[in-house]
Amino acid sequence: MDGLSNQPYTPDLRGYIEFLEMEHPEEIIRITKEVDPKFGVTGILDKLEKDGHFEAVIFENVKGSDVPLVANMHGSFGRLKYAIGMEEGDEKAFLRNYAALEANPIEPVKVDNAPVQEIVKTGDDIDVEEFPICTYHELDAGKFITAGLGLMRDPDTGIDNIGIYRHQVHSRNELGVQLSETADGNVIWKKYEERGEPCPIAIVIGHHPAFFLGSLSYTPIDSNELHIAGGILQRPVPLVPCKTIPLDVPADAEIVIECMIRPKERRPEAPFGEFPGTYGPERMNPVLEITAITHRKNPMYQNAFVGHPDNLLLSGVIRSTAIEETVKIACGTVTGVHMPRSGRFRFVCYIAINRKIEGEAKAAAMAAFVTDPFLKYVVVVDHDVDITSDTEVMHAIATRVRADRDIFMVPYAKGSPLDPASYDPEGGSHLVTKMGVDATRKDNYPAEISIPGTSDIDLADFIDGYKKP
Ligand SMILES: Cc1cc2nc3c(=O)[nH]c(=O)nc-3n(C[C@H](O)[C@H](O)[C@H](O)COP(=O)(O)O)c2cc1C
Ligand SMILES: [Mn+2]
Repeated sequence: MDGLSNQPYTPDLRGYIEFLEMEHPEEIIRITKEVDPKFGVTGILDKLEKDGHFEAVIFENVKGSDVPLVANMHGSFGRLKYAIGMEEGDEKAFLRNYAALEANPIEPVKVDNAPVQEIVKTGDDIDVEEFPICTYHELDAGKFITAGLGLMRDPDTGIDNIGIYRHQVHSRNELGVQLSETADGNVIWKKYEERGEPCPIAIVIGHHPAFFLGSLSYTPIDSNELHIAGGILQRPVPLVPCKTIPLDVPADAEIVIECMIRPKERRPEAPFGEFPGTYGPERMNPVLEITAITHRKNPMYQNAFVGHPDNLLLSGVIRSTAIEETVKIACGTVTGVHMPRSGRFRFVCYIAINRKIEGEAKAAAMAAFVTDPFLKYVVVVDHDVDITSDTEVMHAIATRVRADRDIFMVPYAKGSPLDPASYDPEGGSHLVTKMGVDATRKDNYPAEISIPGTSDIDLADFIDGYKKP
């Protein structure tokens, strides 16, 4: 790696923006003209995406708010790479470096002086609508906070947990939340709910992309994502106690919304355009009461474009590091794991193995399913297949699979409640069918065609001026 993440800029959102402006100005677009938060912001992002543009976009003038909006920060792989201190290298190199940083968590430090608490608002001063919160897709139920890093503490272990969970704005001091069955956050909230107690949750808004990557790392419930975020940032996260709830939050965030999830209360939340590219259904979801809003003097509000690369890349590509670790335990001949874009970086996983014995491929596929509940299709191929190529994997499926023997299914298994192919997508069921495919060459696979001597031929000897394409 090229050194510490983003040095010498501050390890926060504004430091990363400064880094991009100084060293990669082509990665940022600033829009000064007034834009409507309802479909105006997302219309521009959608149009840019359709034109093949994936820059981070700073909307300086969103109608109805004095706060600038930072959008699409995680929409390109390049910016994720720069965030961990890499200037060169492909996705494989990124994942190798990322896995090494993830394996070396750094403990946070407690601080007294917090930029994120320069302004503190409680009681009647609370109005979440002061921020440029957007309405994204046509049938969305309202305004949604989409890049809030929800920090909760496990009441049994005292370990902090972070994930992004969307929040519909119900009123100036009430939010909804979708805590999917695929998230640790769902397990933690239910622990409070079962005790009949309110669940404290701090919604952290605006941070360095390395902090996002660490927060969304796919790790066990008893690993602390604040420590992992420190590892990915390559320095400790400074933490400050919240003003109204018993949690500690990153002192260098832009905004923190301190909340309590009210026990037993439910309210309709969504529809909302979700990551599979379809609407997540209305569900009776929990209600959060905002107890304080704290922010910097001149805060920046950050969102995420759900259902688009900004969302898909961020918590998608890094999941393969965890899958590779567990698949390796089940099958020692694994040579690679890849989450293809075609599966929205979530639903599909390709695994390459250097198969030695019958049954290994199925063991590898089962291990992947056990590791990641989002997975629905796991395809295991031989190590000479390029798993970053959908075409090569399809070729293996087309020529090496006997469906009755080489495909297995696990019906009614835990998956994403936003999956459009779940058993009850309108009701938000999290039950799906999983399919594992052994697409390795079997022992009686016929010899593959080849021509002796091809590699010894120099085409320039036969064709004047020949150049390899
Ligand atoms: C932009 C974005 C939006 C997301 N929205 C949600 C959501 O609304 N609900 C949810 O459960 N997960 C959502 N996720 C996925 C979780 O944040 C992710 O799975 C995370 O690792 C969960 O952390 P946890 O298992 O520690 O709770 C979102 C991810 C991204 C990148
Ligand atoms: Mn977690």
